[in-house]
Amino acid sequence: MSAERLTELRSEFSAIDTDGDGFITEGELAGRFPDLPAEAIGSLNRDADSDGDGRFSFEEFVRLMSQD
Ligand SMILES: [Ca+2]
Ligand SMILES: [Ca+2]
Repeated sequence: MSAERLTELRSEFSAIDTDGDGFITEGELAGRFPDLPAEAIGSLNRDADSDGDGRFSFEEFVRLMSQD
């Protein structure tokens, strides 16, 4: 992944992480994407939350965004 892409992802991550604690919760995702159905967010979480703590770290977010 290019440095530019990583910078993009970093700013997207900060935009979603509204409380700035360095993790994206389901609620923050829902706030950012209000049209996304709850089930979609739930399955997104299960797939992408590799350490199972119920929130996304930046590393998990990058992994999520880099799979196509
Ligand atoms: Ca947060
Ligand atoms: Ca996690």
